[in-house]
Formats: sequence, C-alpha cells, structure tokens
Amino acid sequence: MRRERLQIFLKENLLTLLTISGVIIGIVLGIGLRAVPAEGEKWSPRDVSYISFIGDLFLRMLKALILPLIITSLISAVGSLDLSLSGKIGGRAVLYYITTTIMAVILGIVLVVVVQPGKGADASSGNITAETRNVTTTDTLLDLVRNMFSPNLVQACLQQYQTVLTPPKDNPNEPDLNLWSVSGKYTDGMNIIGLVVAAIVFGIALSALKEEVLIVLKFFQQFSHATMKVTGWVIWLSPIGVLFLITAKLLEMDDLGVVFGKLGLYFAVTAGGILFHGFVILPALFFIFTRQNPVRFVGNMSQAIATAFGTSSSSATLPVTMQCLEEKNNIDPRVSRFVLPIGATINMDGTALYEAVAAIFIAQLRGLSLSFGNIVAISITATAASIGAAGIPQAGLVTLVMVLDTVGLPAEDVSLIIAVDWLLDRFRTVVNVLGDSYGAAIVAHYSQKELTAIPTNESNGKVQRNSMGQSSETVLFEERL
Ligand code: 7O9
Repeated sequence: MRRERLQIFLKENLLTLLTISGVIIGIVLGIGLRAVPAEGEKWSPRDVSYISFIGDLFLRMLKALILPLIITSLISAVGSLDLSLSGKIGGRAVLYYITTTIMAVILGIVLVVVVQPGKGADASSGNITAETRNVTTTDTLLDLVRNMFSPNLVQACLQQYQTVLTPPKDNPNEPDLNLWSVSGKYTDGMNIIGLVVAAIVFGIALSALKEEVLIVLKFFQQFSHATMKVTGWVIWLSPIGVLFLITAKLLEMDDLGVVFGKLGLYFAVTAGGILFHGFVILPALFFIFTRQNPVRFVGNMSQAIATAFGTSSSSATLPVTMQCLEEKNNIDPRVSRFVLPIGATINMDGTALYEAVAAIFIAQLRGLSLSFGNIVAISITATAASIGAAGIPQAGLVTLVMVLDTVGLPAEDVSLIIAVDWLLDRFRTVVNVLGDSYGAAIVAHYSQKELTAIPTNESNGKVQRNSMGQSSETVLFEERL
C-alpha cells in the first residue's frame, strides 16, 4: 500500500524531480568543472559554448513559444469575456501588481537601510566597465509609451523604438543631455508592450462583435491550445536544459569569490529580500486572500521555478508558468491566459526590490547620505522601472541607471555591482514568476463567481458537457446562433 502510494507519487512528479535534480547536478558540475583547468586558467569561451549548446537549444524552443503564446492567449481570453468582466479582472490584476511591487520595494529599502551593506565596503570592486548609453529618464518613459502604440505590428515582432541623443556639433563634450539633439531609431528586440496592447484591443473587439466573429475567436482559442501542447513537449527537455544552462554559466563566470567576498553582504541582503518576498510575503498574501495552502501551490509551480532559475528570463519561462498554473494548480485559463502575459510584462517584484537596494547600496558605498525624499524618489523610480522594463530597449542596465540618476549617481557606478548580477538575476526571475503566478491565483479566486456565470467555451481544451450531455460549445452555438 505504502509502496504503491510512493510509486504513484514518483510517477506524477517524475518530471519535477528530474528538473530539480537537473538544477542541483548543474550547480555541482559547474563548480566541479571549474577546478579542471590549471591554476589561474579558465575554460575557453569555445569550450563553454559547447557546454551551453544544449541549454541554448532548450532556451530557443521556449523563446519560440512566447510570440504565439501571448498573442493567442490574450486574444482568446479577452475575447471570451465580456468587456465589463475583463475590465474587472484586469483591474484586480493591476491592483495586485502595484501593491505587491510597492511592498517589495519597501521591504528592500528597510533591509538595505538597516543592514547598511555599503558602509565600509570597498568601492574598487568595479573592475568591469558597464556599457551604458546616454539617455534621459523622460526619453525612456516616452519611448515606453510610444512602444505601446506600435505603428506596424509585423515590425513590433522584431523591433522597438528608441530615442537617440547626439551631442551638439559645436560642443561634443556638452554634459547637459537636454542640450543634445534628439532623433529616433528602431533597435532589435521584440516590442512586447506594443504586441500586448494590440492583442488586448483585438480581444476586446472580438468580444464586442460576439457571434459575428465566433469562428475567429475559436481560431485563436485552438491556436492557443496547440501552443500549450507544444509547451508540454518542450517541458520534458527541462531537466537537461537547465542542467547545461547552469553548468555553462558557472564555467563562464570570472570569479565566484565576489559573491561571498567583497560584495557578499550586498548579495546576501538583496537575495535574502527577494527570497523573503517570494517565499514568505507572497504566500502569506495568497493564504489570506484565498485560504488555500501556499506550500502546495509553490510545490506545483516547481517546474516553473526551476526553469526561471535556469534561464533567468521570466518571458522564456512564461509557457511553463502557464502550464503549471493551469494543469497543476487548476487556475481558470480565462484568467491565467489573460493576466499572466500582462504580469510577465509589467509585474517584476524581484526586479523592483533589486533596483531599490542596488541604488541605495551604491549611495552608501559612495558615502552619499540620502534624505527621506531621496528614498521616496528611489522607490518611485524603482517601481516605475520594473513596470516599464519590458518596453525599454536594452532595459537591463538602463533602468538601474534611471534609478541612480534620481539621486545624482553616475551611470558608470552600475559596474560596482555587476559582478554578482548574473546570480541575483536568477533569484529575481524566480520571484518575478512567482509573483505573476500568485497574482493569477488570487485574481482567479476573486473572479470565480462571475466566471462560472458564463460558459467556459472550451478555453482549456477540455470540452465540458452539461447535464444533457451537450458540450458547452454546442450550448454556446445554440444560444448565439
Ligand atoms: C526576468 F509577455 C512576454 F512573455 F511576452 C514577455 C516578453 C518579453 C514579457 C516580457 C518580456 C521582456 O522583454 N522582459 C524584460 C524583462 C525585458 C528587459 C528586462 C527585463 C527584466 O528582467 C528581469 C530582471 O533582469 O530583473 C528578469 N531577468 O524576470 O526575466
């Protein structure tokens, strides 16, 4: 009897157990293989590229799913709800995103102000120079809004708009960026915010036209099922994929010592804050609002957590997150397919906490004393930067530069913390993914009543039958036609 239960457990959780083993073996192998080259030497970039090859294939497959997934999910979810209900669900999601992001920033600020990791630390750790570009915060925010309204949706799949500043001809060293001339260009990278906005608008149009466009709605629903089917296949590669991604990353890094040495306290404060937010605060909120067991909820998300840690990209993890949420945590697909792509785009609790902590740490390192007003300004910019990151070309450092700029710190100071960023990024990504997932679950809980009032219209691929044995589609068609 016991053995049977164990067998059932192993069978149901085989993939998850394999993926977690993949993460652990990846770490052990990475650290172990670092010791192979002779003292003072390291693995050549070519060797590392062979090792990352398999992880890279996994990452490419996940990334290939992002575009079809967000477009079809958003259109089919918004299209199957009426306007007032999608407004309510969207509103609840945004309220959750803003509240939790602000909570994350406050947690980070309290930690960094109390622990003071920058006091007495040595400011010479920045031996890597960061590439930064000349931008003003205003231009960055205007670019974000411009990117929301893409003039060409085919181009939006490939490029984002970016404002470019060039120094005046008569004074190439002009320090005031406001005196530089302004032009615009398109840079490589998917304009995700433009695509999300366009898909939502298109979904609203389908919902407004109702039965007139039922076939188009069905097309997007079925396309979305097909994408999730492929996701189900790709997920089986995750144990091997994350193993090689993690091993290769560990081999590529210059010096693992800084994580525990020079920048150790900074690393501990940031990672501690991020993990506390994701594994204590968010689960507590989840419990308070839904009265469900958060431990079981996180357990069911472990596949997504491992993928987020391995890829350090919440967008690449999105297909896995959606699968875990729908298949294991039984969240209504009309909610998950609507709020997850939006969450992946604008809700980044880990990133917001990190940017606030990083800016204050650098200020401490530079001996700059911050007023209460400075700290409020940092909080606001860190929140805005995490919301806008996906709409800003080459976001990574640019957003942190924006936060540093609010207290007058130079862009080059980003280089002080770059040495541990690759590892913090993984923790941020895990918590960003968890934040989106808890949000979808809480919103689904509060929208349950309104959702049961309308037929599911086969959103999760399972045809639902009523007491007469008719599928809900038949009912829907009969009702509408
Ligand atoms: C982290 F919705 C999607 F899935 F289609 C989507 C696609 C792309 C959502 C977001 C993006 C995107 O481009 N995001 C993005 C995120 C762009 C730039 C920076 C970041 C911040 O990334 C996090 C961080 O560095 O803290 C983290 N690596 O969650 O992926």
